[in-house]
Amino acid sequence: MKRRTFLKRSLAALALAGAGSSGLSLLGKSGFATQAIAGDFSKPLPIPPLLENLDTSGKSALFAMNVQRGNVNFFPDKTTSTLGYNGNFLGPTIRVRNGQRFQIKVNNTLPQVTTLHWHGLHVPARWDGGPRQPIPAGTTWNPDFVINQEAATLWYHPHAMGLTGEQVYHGLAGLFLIEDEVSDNLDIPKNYGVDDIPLVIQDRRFFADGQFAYVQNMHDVMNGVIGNYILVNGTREPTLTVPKGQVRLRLLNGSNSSIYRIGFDDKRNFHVIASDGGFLERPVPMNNIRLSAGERAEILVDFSGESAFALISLLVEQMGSRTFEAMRIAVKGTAEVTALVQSLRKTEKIPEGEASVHRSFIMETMSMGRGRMGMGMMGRRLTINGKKMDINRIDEQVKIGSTEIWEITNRSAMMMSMPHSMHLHDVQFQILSRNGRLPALHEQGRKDTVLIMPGETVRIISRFHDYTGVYMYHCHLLEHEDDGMMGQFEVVT
Ligand SMILES: [Cu+2]
Repeated sequence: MKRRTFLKRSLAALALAGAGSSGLSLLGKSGFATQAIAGDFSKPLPIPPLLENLDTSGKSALFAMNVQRGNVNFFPDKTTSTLGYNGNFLGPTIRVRNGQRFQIKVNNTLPQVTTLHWHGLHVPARWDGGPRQPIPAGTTWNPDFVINQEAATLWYHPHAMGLTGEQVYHGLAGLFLIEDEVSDNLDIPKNYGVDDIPLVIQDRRFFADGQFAYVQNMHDVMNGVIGNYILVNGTREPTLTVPKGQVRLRLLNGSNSSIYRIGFDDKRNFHVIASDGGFLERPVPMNNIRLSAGERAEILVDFSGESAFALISLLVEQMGSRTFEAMRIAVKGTAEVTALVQSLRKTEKIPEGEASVHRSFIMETMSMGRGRMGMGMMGRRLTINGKKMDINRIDEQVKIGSTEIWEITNRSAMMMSMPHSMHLHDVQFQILSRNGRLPALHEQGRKDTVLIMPGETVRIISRFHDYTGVYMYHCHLLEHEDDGMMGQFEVVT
């Protein structure tokens, strides 16, 4: 009987989704495979394995990883060609500690160049893994540096010039967790894969033969490649079984360009405990959270009141239109943590007065003219401050040790309003304001990626400490990035 209630709730959620602008069309775009009407949800949610530390003493972090080709059966009768780290699709979770020496041997077995970028990591420029650190086909790359950052849920993915979107889409992404004394000592769930669950959420579309439909026509470049299937940890329609009590979900929007609103079918409250760069000061109650491509959030969900047969759906609404039942959650057994933690970590707010330099950035979607439709679309351009990425040009110079305020505006002309998602390498920043107002509580912690809707202006403040060298700032909608919506800042002495 519980099951019937669940089905009703689930259908209600789908009907609600149908009220969106695109409606609940279960027919895919022509040429693309279509979403199944009734989900399967028989597969258990796979948990990415923790990457084995080759330093058995655990003193330092010593890892090896292959970038390789693979095959996955996303549909029972069809095989999809994929890419993965040490496997067919996605990669293992890398877990390190603040202060630990980190060494990894990245072996590129692909027939094309790749890179490995540590998204959100405060890292020496030469080991950043951006477009300036290519790993040519058949070669290895050997970063070696010390983790210099508080506990956080970061991730890694390729970042080679013009290839990021395609390589991520085919499966190159994984989580990168930093732990420290604070995360050790907080009374929060921390048993990886049991009550501390990583959720890499992505959408994909497929050709009828089962291959990923990663085609980049002009429409896809402008709007991003948006899929009609949701994958969680690389799996369609999985079920996660959690213990009764507090469960921590580490959410990553690992999609190429989608903006997700994530919540539950029964609209239950949860508590956000961490943003991109680590813990908030205290848990923030919400019942849905918006994450743009590249953003993360850690949430605590209380499953202590469920009956033994409860099933809860994790819903993902895509771009304000379609809602997908992304995953089901079954409750079984008893959790170690049953009470909600009250405070997490004291975080110093960087005072505005500390900033000595102010810069402004205009993220722009502009038309090069020749009519609004048809051929006119060919002339659309995505730029930052009127420029496209040029690896031989340094756009901004930042003095080491300085604090800066960056004002970022999404200026989109009528009929071409695109959201953008600004990501800075090297630093974790704080959001001072969104359209002149304080950001929501869950956006007041450390961030490395911020969604900027059409017409919005976001002001961020950051300290540029420790490392000199060249880093990227770019739109994290990967089709925008690959089209050149990216610039370089150099931290100088
Ligand atoms: Cu963009």
